[in-house]
Amino acid sequence: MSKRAFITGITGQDGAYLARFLLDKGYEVFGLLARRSSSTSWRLEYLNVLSHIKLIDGDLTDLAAIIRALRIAKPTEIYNLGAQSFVGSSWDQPILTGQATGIGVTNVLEAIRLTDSSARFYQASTSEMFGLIQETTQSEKTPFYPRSPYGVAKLYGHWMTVNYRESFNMHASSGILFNHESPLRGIEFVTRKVTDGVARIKLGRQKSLMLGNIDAQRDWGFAGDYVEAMWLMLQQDQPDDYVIATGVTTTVRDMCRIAFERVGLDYENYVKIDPRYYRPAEVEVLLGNPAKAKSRLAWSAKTSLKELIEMMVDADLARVSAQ
Ligand code: NAP
Ligand code: G4F
Repeated sequence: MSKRAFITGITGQDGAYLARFLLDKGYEVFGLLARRSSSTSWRLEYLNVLSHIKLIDGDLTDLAAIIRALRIAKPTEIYNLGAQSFVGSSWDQPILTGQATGIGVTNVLEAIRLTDSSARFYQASTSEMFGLIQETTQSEKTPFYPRSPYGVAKLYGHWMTVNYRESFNMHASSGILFNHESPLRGIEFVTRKVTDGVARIKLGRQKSLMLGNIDAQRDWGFAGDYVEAMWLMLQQDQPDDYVIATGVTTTVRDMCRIAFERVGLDYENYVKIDPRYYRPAEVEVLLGNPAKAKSRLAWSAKTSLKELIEMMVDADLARVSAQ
């Protein structure tokens, strides 16, 4: 039987990389398209995926639409990547975030239970669930303490995934992924905001870059590496939860240094602090322990932060030059 995958959030960063990865493995790929008024397919075009997949209209908040989509796609593997994923916005839209990022998970789990409960399920959990960290290095056993409406919604989705695994014997796994970036990252996230800003400053289109808390630390990896870990989780005999991270943490400040150095500039001359970008409650530091993923999935991050940021700066230089 041919392998069939269904991806929610297929128009997002990870959705595009995962679709490319699964097509290369010979999967038939279906995606849930939350139709907006403007085109959301630029990432799928960038990775030459769009013409090779089938998109089915539907929203994560609409259980009937998800059931309908699963009846059409008949997937053996389901990857729930759809979410309102921007932490900053989640204080402005806490209810929408709860509905899409939290209840949306239950909608997908219920739709699977009502259509074909033998399908394998991946939930996009997050290091944001650790929030106010309870251990210096966070593993699958570290207690959670979310610090944003987004983190709270994700924690609900995480526990519902565990609950459906334990209640209904479903093959449901959660990837607790630490920050991962790429040239396809949304412009609102700090790495891409910085690499786009560097390109604009270098090309004379912008004079400075306004940021918030540049002392925050993140464990940043490359999205192209991380989608393989999602797939590996669904190839295991038993479902489980896995931390996916590099095991290295870096300040936003040092990430800026790397980005500006790529074009021969000193970040201190361009980065300015704007308190409007501070968050009501901050996650100051995240650092993952990916030992379980290494031993059980034989997975480890391949791309260093320097390689990642240089890749992103180069892509933004090409994009801004072409504008
Ligand atoms: P992203 O680029 O923001 O993509 C989110 C996707 O979800 C988009 O395709 C978006 O569609 C879709 N979506 C939003 N609301 C929806 C709704 N109500 N119904 C259906 N689809 C909806 O996020 P990403 O970086 O690829 O991340 C993928 C997943 O991993 C997300 O769940 C995120 O929370 C989680 N995660 C990400 C990271 C990270 O560092 N990237 C780390 C841990 C976990 P539109 O394009 O139409 O808006
Ligand atoms: O790039 P960020 O917006 O990512 P954040 O909040 O860590 O969330 C991302 O990673 C999570 C995994 O831990 C995902 F679940 C989530 O969906 C998303 O992909 O911010 C990173 C850090 C924060 O501490 C923020 O306060 O950068 C700091 N920062 C400083 N100045 C800024 C800015 N963040 C943004 N977006 N914009 C700024 O100007």
